[in-house]
Amino acid sequence: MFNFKLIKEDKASKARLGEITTNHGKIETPIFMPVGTQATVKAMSSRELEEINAQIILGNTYHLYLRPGDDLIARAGGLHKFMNWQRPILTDSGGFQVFSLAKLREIKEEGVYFRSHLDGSKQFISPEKSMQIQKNLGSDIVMAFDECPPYPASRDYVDKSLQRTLRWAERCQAEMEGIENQALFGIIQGGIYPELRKQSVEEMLKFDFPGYSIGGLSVGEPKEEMYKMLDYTTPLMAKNKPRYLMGVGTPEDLVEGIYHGIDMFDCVMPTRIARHGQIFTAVGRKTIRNAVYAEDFSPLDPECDCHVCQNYSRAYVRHLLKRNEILGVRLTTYHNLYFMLNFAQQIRQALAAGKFIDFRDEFYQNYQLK
Ligand code: PRF
Ligand code: ZN
Repeated sequence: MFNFKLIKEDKASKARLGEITTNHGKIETPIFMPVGTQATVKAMSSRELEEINAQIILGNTYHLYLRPGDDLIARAGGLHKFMNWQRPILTDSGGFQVFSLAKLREIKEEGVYFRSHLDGSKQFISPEKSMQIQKNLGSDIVMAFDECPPYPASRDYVDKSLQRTLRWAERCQAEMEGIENQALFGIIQGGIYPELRKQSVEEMLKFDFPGYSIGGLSVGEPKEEMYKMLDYTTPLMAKNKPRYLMGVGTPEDLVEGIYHGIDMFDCVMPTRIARHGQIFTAVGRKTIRNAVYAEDFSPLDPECDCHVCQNYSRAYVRHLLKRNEILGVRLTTYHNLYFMLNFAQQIRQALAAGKFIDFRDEFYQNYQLK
């Protein structure tokens, strides 16, 4: 079971309001997806994730394959059961992590040979193997196995890589044939070359995947390049399918991505900066570890109604972080994820009310960008 319903299109932008239905429940779009690489959204229990209304989380094929092993997770009853999360899960294919984490990788037509970043052991992931791993994990949304070229990369390289990613997409689809409860998303590549992006979309559309993502962005290119590519690519994509921008998801990225017609986002940034003592507020990011907050007894974000902001002060959270107390990162993580999920919800409400552009203007007025 997988369905995407387009509820409303914004009149003043390409933004859309929608709803995805999966076997594990519904997802309102636009949505932010917390990242749970190692079968855990770092520092958050599944009960806390439910409390902050996370609707879907991300898992990683690459990490779970290496440890604890997808066969073990299958024996546990699948990733949902293993980690006690009964709402939807999307798993990335490993086609990005292999390129960013693994050592000594060699890309061949059949797949990618690499050495584990954990113990140096020899490993191999192919499109078929990535699908088999994701079947074992039992995620609701499965990503195709792709190559994400680095930035910068020559047009010639990106072109060759793109053609291979297209051939791999076909193999992924063949491997998933007959699987009813997992939806396979195609990944659009093409770097910052408009003609290659166009070709990637056109070829991917022929597979008629239930959803599509845009990969290969936010890999070091200037933000303007990324927004230019989005502006160019989304109008070429299917209207009646969800659009997912991979690995992108700061508050400003959500506003711009949604403006350009993106429905789904994921990013480690909110949880990662939380562990470094940084928090989101309605007026921008703050480093709560800084000395100026030593005697600041106000909430992390005075405008936030999360459990942390209702009950703890900046001074207290700063103290915990400075003392390396476990609770410190739990509280900053909880708040930052709440902030992102609430932010996406506010955008959905603005879209429903036909006021997305007003929301966007107000955001740029209040939120200080770094
Ligand atoms: N491909 C895959 N996962 C990804 C990316 C990609 O291009 C990116 C790029 N921002 C993040 N995660 N499979
Ligand atoms: Zn809060």
